[in-house]
Parts: sequence; structure tokens; C-alpha cells
Amino acid sequence: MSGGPAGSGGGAGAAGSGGGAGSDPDAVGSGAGSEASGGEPGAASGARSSDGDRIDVAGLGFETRAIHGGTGADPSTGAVNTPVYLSSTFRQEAVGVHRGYEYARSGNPSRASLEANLAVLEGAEWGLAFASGLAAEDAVLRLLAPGDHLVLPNDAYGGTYRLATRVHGPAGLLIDAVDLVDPAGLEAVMRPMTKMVWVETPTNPLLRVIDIEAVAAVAHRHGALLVVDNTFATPWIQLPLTMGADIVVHSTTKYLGGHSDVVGGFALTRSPELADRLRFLQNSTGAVPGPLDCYLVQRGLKSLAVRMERHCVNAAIIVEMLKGHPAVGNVLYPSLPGHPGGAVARRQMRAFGGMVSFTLAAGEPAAVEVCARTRIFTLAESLGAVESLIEHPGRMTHASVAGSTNEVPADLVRLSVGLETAEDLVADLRQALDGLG
Ligand code: P1T
Repeated sequence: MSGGPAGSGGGAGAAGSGGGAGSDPDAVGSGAGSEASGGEPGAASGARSSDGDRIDVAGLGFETRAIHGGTGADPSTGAVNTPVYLSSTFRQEAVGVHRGYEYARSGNPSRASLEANLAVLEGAEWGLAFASGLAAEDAVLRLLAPGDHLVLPNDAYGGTYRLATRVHGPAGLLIDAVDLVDPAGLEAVMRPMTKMVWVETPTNPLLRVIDIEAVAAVAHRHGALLVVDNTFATPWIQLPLTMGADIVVHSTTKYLGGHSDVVGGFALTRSPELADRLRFLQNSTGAVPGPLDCYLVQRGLKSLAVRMERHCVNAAIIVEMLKGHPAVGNVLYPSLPGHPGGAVARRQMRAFGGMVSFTLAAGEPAAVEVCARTRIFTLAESLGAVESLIEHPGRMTHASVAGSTNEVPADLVRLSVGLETAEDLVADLRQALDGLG
């Protein structure tokens, strides 16, 4: 039941699980929803489904939902992990009579299992997996029509800005990129044709915090949808759909996968209409992840909570060291006194995350140099995995936005703080900073 409702057991999981709505690309919301709201009728949380394959996770903790949510042991074999179903097509007993899957672009059991699992974690009814974060974003932007107006943040992943302005802009989308930290700034650019407001929080790479509820209120007053990119925070830290977001997007390449071994994306919603349209786009444009990619992301979900906890602890330790180092200019992290989004962060986030940015007192040359001087922090794009990464956003992840509203400071360095021993990470950064020319 690819993308099926996932409240407790969308049944994803496997060939043989029956149903069939999942394989019909135009049928999101039809059928498969019957089990969405509570698992077995009358069963207590934690109860197993009658076939014993699934646990009803309603009301259970994040870690339990991450491991058991929306999915269960494989009904055909009892395998505790949904297998990697390497089949591009599925046998039909008679024309139109099948076990829920027809053709793997439209739906396959490995993807269905992941989709139901992540939907449970985000508090969504529907989750749709894509081949990359940008593929998911592209599908969401295709909900708009030429002449519609989109509001972007002026601080966001460079690829998001590039996709909107250089792919969808020429196709007729009208776009403004503004500072969303102050919702008054948003109010000022809203127009009758504004159909979507896009938020990233914390932002990439400046780690600004946007008040999701406040932005949702403005967007909805003007009849626009609110999309939140939850890649940096993950559902362990914040749940945008509970704060008024209509759609959440993810690059699952990052914390959700968590091991730098897969590229993937996601779109999630509670709206059956939006799910219908996104499912149609997922199948029609075909930017779907393969079954092994789905397996890897789902494996990442199982340990998301413990990984995020340690990412946040290690990041806080690094922040303390950076604050006291003479080579460092400003440290950007939502927990710091004076961070403009601090109060909002304390309200809408469980913790402050594993990303840390800072400027160098000696400017761009020092920023570039420090990136080449670390040994444990690997100089590479991407983020959110077990190994620590360092990068220069101006020349790397955000090079494509040079000269635009979304240009990033040249003296900025971004860290993705990983799960190595904190003292080793501190020592590595310290020697890199101490030795600057
Ligand atoms: O790389 P992809 O899976 O397509 O995801 C794009 C994307 C979307 N949203 C955010 C917030 C992101 O950070 C990204 C990808 N970002 C990087 C590769 C990076 O190093 O910042």
C-alpha cells in the first residue's frame, strides 16, 4: 500500500498483505485506509495484528514507532525487516486481480513499508518516497500552475532555490525569496495569486529558526499552502504537520538515512487531496527510489532517535569550544544567547540539532583554509550522517545561489556534527583553527 494511510498499520509491508489501492497510482485515499486509524478494532496499543505481523503503535513512544510503526514482520516469510523486493513487476492472477502491487514504479513492498513507517513518525496520514530530496520538492512544486506565486525563504538549501527559480520560474511560477524569521515580512509579499509558502527550519546554512505556527497562520489566511522542509530537524526534533504545515518534505539522504549511503526524498501530508495529487505526480514523473534505497532509509529510521540525541549532545560541546576560540567570529546555533530564533526554537523544537555554522574572524581565506585542515571532520557536501563533515557553503552547497537573494556569507563554515567521540571532534577542530595561517 504504497503511500497508504499510516496511522498505525497501513499494512505496508509486504506482498501478500492484500489490499490493492496502493498499486493504483490514481487511487490514493481509496481503499487501504480502513486500518489507518487504530489497528485492530478494540486492540490496545502494543497489540499485534491478528496475523501477528504488526504491532499497533498508536500512543507508543517515538523509538517504538520508529522501529515498528506502519510496518511489521514480512507476512510471506516472517523476516523482521521488510525485504528488498527486487522485482519490477508483480504477477496478476487474472486481469486486475493481484495482491496490491502491479508495477514497481507505481508501488513496491519495500517502498510501501518505508512510506508507512515515516508517515507514522511525522504524524502524517500519507508519505511518498522519491529518488532524492529535490525530486520530492519538484513534485511538490508541480502542485502549482503557471502564474501562481510562491514565497521562498531567503536562506535555504541552494538546490531548492535553484529548482524553484531556474526550473519552475521559467515555466511561469512567480517567486519571491524573503526573510521568514519575521512573519510581517511574509505578510508584505503575499498576493492573491500566492498559492504556496515554503519554509526550512532550522535553515541551511545559517541555522535561523522560523516560527512554523506563525507562518502557517499568515499562509492560511491568504489561502496558501505551507510546505516545511524538515530535513535539518527530523521528526525527532519537530513535527511541522502538528503546527499547521500542509506538506513536509525531506531529503532522506541526511539524518533519516543517516549513514551517507543513500540518496532519497519524501513528501508527507495529512490531506487526502494533496496525497492524491502527489501520488499521481510520483507515478507520472517516475522519480521513485529503488527498493534497496528504501531499505537503507528504513534501516536508518530505526536508530534515528538515539542518533539524533548524540548529534545534539556533540554539537553543543563543539559550540562551546567554538565560542571561546579567537579565530572564530560568530557561532550560529539556535540555543545560543542572542540567537534571534531562540525563543521559537525552545517552543517548537525538542533539541537544537546537529548542525553548527560559524564565521571566521579572518574572513573567507581562513574559512576555506580551515575546511582543508580538519582530519576527522571530512571535507564534503551533505550532512546528517554518522561521520562529521565540514564544508564551505559559499563555494560548495550554495555556490549556485551566488549573486541572488539567497547568497551566503563568504566567511561561513558549516559543520555536520557526527557521532564520533566528542573530545576527538573538539581536538580536531581546535588544531585546525589553531594552525590557521
Ligand atoms: O540532495 P537531495 O537528497 O536531493 O536533497 C536536497 C536537499 C533538500 N533540503 C535540504 C534542507 C537539503 O539540505 C538538501 C540537500 N543538501 C545538501 C546536499 C547539503 O549539503 O546541504
